[in-house]
Amino acid sequence: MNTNRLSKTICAALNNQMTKEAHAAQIYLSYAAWAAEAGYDGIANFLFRHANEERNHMMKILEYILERGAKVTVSAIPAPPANPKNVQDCFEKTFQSEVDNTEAIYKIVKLSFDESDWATWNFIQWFVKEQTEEETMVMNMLDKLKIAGGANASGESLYSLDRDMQSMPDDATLAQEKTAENP
Ligand code: OFO
Repeated sequence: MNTNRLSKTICAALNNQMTKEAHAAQIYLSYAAWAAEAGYDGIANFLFRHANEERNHMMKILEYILERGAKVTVSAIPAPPANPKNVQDCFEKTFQSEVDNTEAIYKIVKLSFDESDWATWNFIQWFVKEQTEEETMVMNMLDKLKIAGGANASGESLYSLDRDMQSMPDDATLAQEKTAENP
């Protein structure tokens, strides 16, 4: 009896997304190591935590594929890009990587919609929200950095930013969670 509940196309897309999440983890990991070497311990800590988050995302997808009776294929993870030039470059590249990941998630939303695979459609909504949070979080960081002087930020402002990032929450609060009382 065939108990596989995923189509070939959806299964391939989800397996591919697993590799993308692992790749995102490697990007955060390599940027974190770069930041630590450069003495930005707060930024490094933040990026290390996010490397773990991306790995958890990969595991979430792996569990879902198994739950649906389909086949998991673990593939090679592409190498992360070269180290950033400075903190501004680090966050710009991080933002771009999140946007690329969002695009890939949207493709799975579309595929599941086209196939009326409502289980996958429902599952992938968690990632849609997560990507919105992560894009917002990096945008907020870019905003803070802009105030600090962007690529020309002084050592002093980078020092304060780095210290703040040590204790920065891992998730941004989204518009849908805000109210007039708590804007
Ligand atoms: Fe960038 O969070 Fe995974 O999907």
